[in-house]
Amino acid sequence: VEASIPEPQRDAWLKHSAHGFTNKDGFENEVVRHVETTLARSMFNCDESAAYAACSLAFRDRLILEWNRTQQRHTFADGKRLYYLSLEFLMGRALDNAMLNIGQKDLAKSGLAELGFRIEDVIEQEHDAALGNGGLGRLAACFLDSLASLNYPAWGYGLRYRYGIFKQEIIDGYQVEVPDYWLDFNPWEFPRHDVTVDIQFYGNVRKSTNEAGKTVSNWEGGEVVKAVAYDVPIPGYATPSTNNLRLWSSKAASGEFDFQKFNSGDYESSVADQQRAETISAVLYPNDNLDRGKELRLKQQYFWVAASLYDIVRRFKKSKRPWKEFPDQVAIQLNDTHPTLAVVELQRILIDLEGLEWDEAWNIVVNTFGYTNHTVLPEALEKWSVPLIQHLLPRHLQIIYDINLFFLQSVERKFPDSRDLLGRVSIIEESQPKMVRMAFLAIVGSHKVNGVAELHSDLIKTTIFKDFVEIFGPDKFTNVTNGITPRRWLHQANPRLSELISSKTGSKNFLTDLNELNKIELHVNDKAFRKEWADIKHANKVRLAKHIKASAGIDVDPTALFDVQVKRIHEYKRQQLNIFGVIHRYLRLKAMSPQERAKQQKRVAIFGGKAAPGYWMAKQIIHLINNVGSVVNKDKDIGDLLKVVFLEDYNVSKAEIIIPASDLSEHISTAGTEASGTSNMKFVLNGGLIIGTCDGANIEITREIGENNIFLFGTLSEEVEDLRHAHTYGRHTIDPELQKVFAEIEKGTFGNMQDFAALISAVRDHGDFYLVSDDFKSYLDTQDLVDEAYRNQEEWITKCITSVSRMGFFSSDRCINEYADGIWNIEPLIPKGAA
Ligand code: GFP
Ligand code: GFP
Repeated sequence: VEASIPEPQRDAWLKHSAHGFTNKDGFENEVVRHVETTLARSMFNCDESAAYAACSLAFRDRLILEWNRTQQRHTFADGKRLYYLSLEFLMGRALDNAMLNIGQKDLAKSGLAELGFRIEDVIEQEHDAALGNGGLGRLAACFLDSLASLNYPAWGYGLRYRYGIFKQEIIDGYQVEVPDYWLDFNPWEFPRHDVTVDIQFYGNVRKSTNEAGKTVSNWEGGEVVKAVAYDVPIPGYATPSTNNLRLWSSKAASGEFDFQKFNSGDYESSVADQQRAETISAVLYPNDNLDRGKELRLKQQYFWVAASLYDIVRRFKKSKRPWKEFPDQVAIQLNDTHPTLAVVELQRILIDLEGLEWDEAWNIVVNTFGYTNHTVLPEALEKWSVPLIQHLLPRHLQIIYDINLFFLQSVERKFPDSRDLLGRVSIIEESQPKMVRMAFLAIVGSHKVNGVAELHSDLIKTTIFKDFVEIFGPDKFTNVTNGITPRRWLHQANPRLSELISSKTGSKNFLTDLNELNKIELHVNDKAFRKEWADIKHANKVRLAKHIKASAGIDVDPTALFDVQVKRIHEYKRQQLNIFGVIHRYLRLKAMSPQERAKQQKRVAIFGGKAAPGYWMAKQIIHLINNVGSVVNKDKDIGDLLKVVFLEDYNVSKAEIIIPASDLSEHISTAGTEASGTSNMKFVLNGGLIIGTCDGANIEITREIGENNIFLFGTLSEEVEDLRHAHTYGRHTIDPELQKVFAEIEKGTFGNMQDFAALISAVRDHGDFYLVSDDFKSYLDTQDLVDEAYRNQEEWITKCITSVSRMGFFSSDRCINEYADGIWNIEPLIPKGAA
């Protein structure tokens, strides 16, 4: 029930309405008040973490007031909203972002200084919100920033994991996983103990006849778990619009304990029930792009989807509109197949609970959903076993079968003579046990399906989803090339570069219209500009060098070429190609005379990224990188010519230090495997160049910045299949330079060779699925070209400035506008005061 204050009393409310601080004095006032009251401390025991807490609370108070106004505005406008369903939101830190988006960082800086704190130290206190694995989760976070900045009425829905992605420690060269308990103190969330949803699992389905004589399905019995909402305000940049990210946390339905059990002396099982319920939102599953089909993961998915849909449907029903208008009010985007059960859940709500006819309901469902695919790797496409769904969600399984039946009937009508086709596109895979193919269900249940870069969107149409293009026609499939938010990935991570750019573009408008960057190309020959550009890069490298020293204990020379590869560790992303290349470089340097050596380009090879705990090969790659580092870094012959660094626990806040400091970054996936990549965009936007394959968004980056400004190499995606085929039939000769690398590893130069035997044999003996040997020569040759190019610093800087000036296309604002127009059909609601 909405409890509104009656008209006559509203004046009193308006008189006392909170406003949040508006100037420095007000800010300091709020900080001190929070220290003294909320935190119960004083100036005699206020450390940096308390200052962080109080400062965050002061900003949070401001945000929540805007949040309230924004939600109020959206409700009154009564227009269409977008709901972005993502199992991952890799948000990183919130304070710096909030200060910058609201435009109050300078004020906070001087306010904090007056109270005795350096803003940088205060910002450093914050724990990353690491509710994601990598690119997919970070994309969702960039999207939230753009949606709010562009004033779209939109919510994110996700899970409030008690433990985010594990913390990575490197011990003796090995990855060790440590739990990431990030919720000790989190000022950025608002628990909504009044917004809860009961979620049902297990039980059975009973058919009955209602008063109208219609057969209805009743899902009964089983277990009930409570979903509690936690709201995270998402501030737009240079606009008061503040959107919501609603994260669900699981609790026992009976509250703290089951009192009946408790009172009857069964303490243990009442506590056990509570723990069982809380387990659902306890951990984020690490992703190795291999579908492992764990029951708890399916429970997470349904829990989150059911709570979110309940909330969305409740909000829609407040408007008292007829059901057929649901798709005019609601767009739901499925970020990957993880939320695909939403399709089934909405159909269930409409037919079982709201009494709609199947066809009418299904029409609503399809017009509501859109589905984004992020991978073509077949082993990563989710499938759930039929018996598992039957057990956990018996009614949903029936609905899935019905969806499939009606779908296959329609296919049969269209293609009467294609028995094979029916088997290929069936949502149910006839295996042992039978499996539900979630991607197929998502396609059938959505009106649009998109890939995340041009090549990827073409590939899904010609490979994994080919039959569906035949069935639904090509218009259902579309491309929306990924993007990144320039607020976090330029303005926040690289403040000096942002400042320099605005001095040349004449304003900060490029932060909301990234195409404005092209204005800096006019200044590419301006000496002072170029000098400042180079100084900024150097300062960023010095900052990273300090971080490397502090975290890995390695001294690196900031004048060396910083060559970076940071991303999840995966064979398809080919960190093994990189480290084999580093070994090759090391051997080549060792073989040179000191005079010859002195002429070589200094390099620091920097790696970072997590391996999924169950992904053994990826862990071997980390181990090899660390072992190579421990040999190379102390080799007196080599000195600063080559250093190898593995940065522990790569995350968003570390990326903000690493990316602005790179000269060269590596995006070297086997062609056709990396759907898009988004860090490639971040690196170029920060004035670094790329070495990469013709894969994912590298292709579009090349198109935008020009092929003279990128170092491309390797097999093309259309050649991959033939090469793999040849390997399988024994036509595979290992590159001779790579053989030397293998021989060195096998000599034990980098520790026990047994540890790396599998990495070598994957290439040499097991078909080299990722084409490491095929691409090795072209990779090495291209790295030599990089050295040569870097030696000519003037040319290099020209390439960097030119590239940055042409990066406008890769803003997530462009990307969100494309979704809004082409898939969601939503309009911005621009408030007073938006820039
Ligand atoms: C949302 C917000 C509420 C706000 C209303 C109306 O509620 O705080 O009062 O919008 O603006 F959460 P629901 O749309 O979720 O009901
Ligand atoms: C996945 C894909 C990437 C893509 C992102 C976002 O990221 O190519 O850029 O999703 O669409 F693999 P990872 O989580 O695998 O890094």
